[in-house]
Amino acid sequence: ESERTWWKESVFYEIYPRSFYDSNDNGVGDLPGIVRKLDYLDDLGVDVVWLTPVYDSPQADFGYDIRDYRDILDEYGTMDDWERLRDGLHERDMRLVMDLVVNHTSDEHEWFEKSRREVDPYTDYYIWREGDPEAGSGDPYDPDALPNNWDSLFGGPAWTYDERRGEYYLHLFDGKQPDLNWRNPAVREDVYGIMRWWLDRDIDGFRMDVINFISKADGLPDGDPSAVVTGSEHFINGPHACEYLREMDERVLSEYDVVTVGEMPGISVEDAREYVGRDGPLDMAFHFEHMRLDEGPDDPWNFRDWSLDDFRETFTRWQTGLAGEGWNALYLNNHDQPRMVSRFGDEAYRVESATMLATFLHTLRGSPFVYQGEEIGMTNVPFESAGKFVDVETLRYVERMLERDDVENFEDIGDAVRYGSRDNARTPMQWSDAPNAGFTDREPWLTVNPNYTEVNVESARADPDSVWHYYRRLIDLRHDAPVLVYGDYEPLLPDHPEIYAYRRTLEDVGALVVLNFFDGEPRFDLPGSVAYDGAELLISNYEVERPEGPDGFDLRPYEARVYRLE
Ligand code: TEU
Repeated sequence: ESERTWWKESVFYEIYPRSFYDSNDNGVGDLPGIVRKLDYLDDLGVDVVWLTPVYDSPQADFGYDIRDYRDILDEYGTMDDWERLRDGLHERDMRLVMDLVVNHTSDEHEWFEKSRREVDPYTDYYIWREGDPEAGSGDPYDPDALPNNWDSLFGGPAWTYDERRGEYYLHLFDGKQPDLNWRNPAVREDVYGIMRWWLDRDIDGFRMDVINFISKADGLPDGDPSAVVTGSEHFINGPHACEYLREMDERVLSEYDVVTVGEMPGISVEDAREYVGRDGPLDMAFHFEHMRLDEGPDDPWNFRDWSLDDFRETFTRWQTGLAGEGWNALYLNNHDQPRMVSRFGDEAYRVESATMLATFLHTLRGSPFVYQGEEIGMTNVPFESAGKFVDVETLRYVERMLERDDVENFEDIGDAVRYGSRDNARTPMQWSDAPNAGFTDREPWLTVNPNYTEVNVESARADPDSVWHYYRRLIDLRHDAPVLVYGDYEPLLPDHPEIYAYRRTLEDVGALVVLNFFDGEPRFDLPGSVAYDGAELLISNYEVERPEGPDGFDLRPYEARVYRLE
C-alpha cells in the first residue's frame, strides 16, 4: 500500500555470518566478528541487518537445518554475543532481522527425534507416509515404493525411509531437513512460540525461509513429471499457505512493530498481492522471476544468456503490479545466487557494472537488499576443482551428474557449476589484502576468492571512486530523496536493446534513471513526453561534463545516471 513506514525507507544488508568476519581465528565467521564490524555497517549507511541463521544446527545446509531455535551455534558464539550484536545495532540506529526457518527443521531437532519414535505429541509433527516398500524390487528406494513422485529441490526424491519408524518422511530439501506438518495446530503453536521468544528479545523482524511452501496439497498427489521440480505445483503456494500466515499475523505479528519478508520461490505478482497486498499477512516478498532469466526452462543448471527485454519486462511487471498494492523486496544476489557482477554485469567492467547495478537496485520502488561483499563489487570465484565446493545443493548436483553416462568428469559440467554454485556467494568477505583477505588467520572454511588482493574493503575505502563509496553515496541519496522511495515507476524507451531507463514521480518531483546495461556506447534521447523545467544530476558512475542535460547524451560502458527533474 502507499502508507509511509520505516522499512520502506530502509536499506537492508544481508549478512552470512559464517563468511563475514572471524574473531577467534578458527576459520569460521562468528557473532563477535559481526560486532567488530558494526561501525563498518554504520559508515556504509545501511538501516537494517538481516542475519541468515545463527541457531544451533548440524550445518548440513549451513544453518537452514535448525536443531534448536532458541540457541546460538557454538561456533558462532553465545546468546550474550547475540545480545551484544543486537544492542550494538540498536545503539547505532540500525535494526535487526532474524531468519525464520520453519518449513522444516533439522532431523536432529528434538521434535523429529521424538516423531521418529512416535512419542506424543510429536507423532504428527512431520509428514510421514507408509509408501509401499513391497512394490517393485522390495527396496524402499525403488521409485515405485515411494509415497509419491515429488522431487527434492536439491535433487533426488523428496522422501527418505526411516528404519526406526518404518515410514517415509517428506523433505523438500535435504534428507536432513524434514518438513514440518503445518496442518497440525500444535506445530503452528510451537512456531508462534519461537517467534514470540525472539520478538520479546527485541528483534525488528523476520525473513521467512520458503514460507510459501508450508502447505502441501490434500492427499499429496503425484506431480506432473515434466515439471522442473516434480510435485512443485502441490507445495508452492499450497491450499492453506495464506491462511496459516494470516493466523500467524493475527496471533503474533500484529502485536509487534516489525518487518516481515517472505522468501517465496515460484510466486507470481498475483500471488504476491495475496501475501503482501493491502490485506496481506506479510510486508514484502522475495520473488525469483529475475533469478530464472538465465536458467534453462527444463534444467536450472543449463545456463543461457539473459536478455534485457526479459529483465525489463520482469521488473516492470513487478513495479507496476504492486503499485499502490504492496511493496517490493529488491535484490540482485544473495547467499543462494551467483554474484550480481558476474551475472548481470561484467567482470571486465567490474566497477562500472557493479555501480550501474547498484544504481538500479536503489532507484526502483521497493526496499533494496544488499548482500555482503556486493558493496565492494565481489565477483564469482574461479574454483580450482570439484573438491573446493562445500554447498549441499552443489554437491548433490555434481554427484547426480557424475552418475550419468554422458558426463565423464567434473570438467564436463565445470562451467555450469562455477557459474551457478551457491558457494560463489559464500566465500569469505574480503576485508583487506592480508592473507585470507583479512577474514581469518587460519585456513578459512571455504576458499577465498583470489581477487581479494585487488577487491577488498580496505582498498575500496581508500579510493573515492570505488564501488564502496558509490554505495555509500547512493544510500545517502535514497535517504534524502523520497521520490526514489515512494515515487511511481514508469519505464521509458521500453524496447531499447541496451538502455534501461525509467522515470520516478512523486507529486511535482521526478527522477530520471538512465542505465547502460552493456559495454557499448549507445545514445540516450529523452522521450518528448518527459517534460521538465530544471534538472540536476543526482548521481552518476562516470564524470559528467556539467552543462550536459538529461535530454540527450552518449553513454559509456555500464554508465548510470540519475537526474532530478522539476
Ligand atoms: O532457499 C530456497 C530456495 O528456493 C533455494 O532452493 C534456492 O532457490 C536455490 O538454492 C538457488 O540455487 C532457502 C534458503 O535461502 C537456502 O539457503 C536454503 O538452502 C533453503 O531455503 C532451504 O532452507
